[in-house]
Amino acid sequence: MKTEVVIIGGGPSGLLLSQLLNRANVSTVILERATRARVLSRIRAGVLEPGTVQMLHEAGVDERLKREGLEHNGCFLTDDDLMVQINFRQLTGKSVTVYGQTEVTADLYTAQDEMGANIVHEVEDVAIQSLDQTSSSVEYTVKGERKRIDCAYVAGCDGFHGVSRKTIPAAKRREFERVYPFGWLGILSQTPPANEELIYANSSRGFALASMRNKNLSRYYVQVPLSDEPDAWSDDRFWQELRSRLPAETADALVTGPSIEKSIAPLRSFASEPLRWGNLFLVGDAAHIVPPTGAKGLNLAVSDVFYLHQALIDALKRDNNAGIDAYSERALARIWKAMRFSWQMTNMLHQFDGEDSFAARMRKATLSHLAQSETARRELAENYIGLPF
Ligand code: FAS
Ligand code: PHB
Repeated sequence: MKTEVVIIGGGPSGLLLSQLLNRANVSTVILERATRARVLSRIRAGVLEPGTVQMLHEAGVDERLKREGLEHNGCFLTDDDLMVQINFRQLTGKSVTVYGQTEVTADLYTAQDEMGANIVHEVEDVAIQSLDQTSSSVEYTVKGERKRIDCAYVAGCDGFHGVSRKTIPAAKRREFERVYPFGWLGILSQTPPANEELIYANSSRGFALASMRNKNLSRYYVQVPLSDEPDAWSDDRFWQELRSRLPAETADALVTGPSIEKSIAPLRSFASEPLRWGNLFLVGDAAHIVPPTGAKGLNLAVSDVFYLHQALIDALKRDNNAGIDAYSERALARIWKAMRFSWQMTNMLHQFDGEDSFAARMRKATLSHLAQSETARRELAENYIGLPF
C-alpha cells in the first residue's frame, strides 16, 4: 500500500492532523493500537484555548462544539484565605471553551468517517523504516497479518508511550523531565458544577480543582500521593476531602453524587528534542507532556498540528520544504513556553512532600500578588488562554 503520510496514533493529534491533510487532498493512513471504543472511553482534557477552537473550525468539526461548548471568561485561584478571579475576557479580550477531549475525539472520528479516512485499529508491532530515504515505510501487524505502507512522511502522534519518539536514536535525542511526587485523583459525577467557573485550589491540605464537562457533569480532582490507588478512595472520602480544600461557600454549595469515573493521573513535565528525524515528525504527547495544572496538554498538541499540517501540505503539494525544515524549531518555541507555564502553575498550587515553610510562604505571596496586581493577572491570563501559534 502507498500513501503520502502515515499517522501513528488515532488520538486527537493524529485525527486532527489527518482531517486537515485530507481536506487539502493529502492522503493519509492512521494506525491506532487500541479499539475505537477504548480511545473514546478516555477521560482527559476539559479546556480548549481559542486557538484550538479555531483549528477545529478550520477542520470542519466544530458544529457540536459550537452548540455544546461552554464559554468561560475566567477562573478562580484560591487558598485558605484568598479567592482571586482571573478574568480572561477583561484581561485579554478572549475566553476559553469547556468541552471535553473525549467529545473532540468523537467529533474527529465522525468527520474522518465522513471523509472516508483510512483508520486501522488494533494494530501491533508498528515499525518505522527508511526515514533517511526519499520514501519511507511503516510495517505493522493487524489480525495476525504483517503489512507494510510506503509513504513520503510519518507523523508520530502515538503519545508518551508510543513507538515514534523511540525510533529516533537515543544518542540523537535530548530529553528534559521533571516528575512530580504526587498525582491527581479525578472523578466524573452527574452533578451540577460547584461553581460557574473553574476553581484551582491551593489549600493547606493540598491541591484541588473543580471543573466540569457540562451543566450536569462535573469533573473534580484532588492531589494525592503517588502511592494512592483509586480503589482506596470511596466517593464519600473523595467528597469530604474535596470540600476541605475548596472555599467554604463553594464547599457548602457542593452537590455530590456517585462517581461514574475515578482514576489517578501521574504528573510530569517532559520534552524531547528534536521533533524531526528524517521523514518522521513528532506531534503532541509523543513529543511532550505537561502537568494538567495549566490545561495545556491537548492544546499544545493542536499547535503542533497547526505547524505540521501546513508544512506537509507545502512539501507535498507545492514542493516547498521550508515548513518541514522549520517545524521542530517553530513548534518547540511554543512548547517550551507552555511547559514553563504548566510547571509554574503546578509549583504555585501544590504542596511538595518535605518542603520547608519558605515554600508555603512563596505560594501565599504569589497568590497575594495576583490579587493585587492586574499586570500579574494579565500575565497568567495570556498564558492560560494560550500564546499565539
Ligand atoms: P494521546 O496519548 O491522546 O493519543 C495517542 C494515541 O496513540 C493513543 O490512542 C494510543 O492508543 C496510540 N498509540 C500509542 N502507541 C501506539 C503504537 N505503538 N501504535 C499505534 N498507536 C499507538 N491535558 C489537558 O489539557 N488537561 C487534562 O486534564 C489532561 N488530563 C490528562 C489525564 C491523563 C490520564 C492523561 C494520560 C493525559 C491528560 N492530558 C490532559 C493530556 C492529554 O489530554 C494529551 O495532551 C492528549 O491526549 C494528547 O493527544 P495525543 O498527542 O493525540 O496523544
Ligand atoms: C478538566 O476539566 O479535566 C481540567 C480542566 C482544567 C485543567 C485540568 C483539567 O487545568
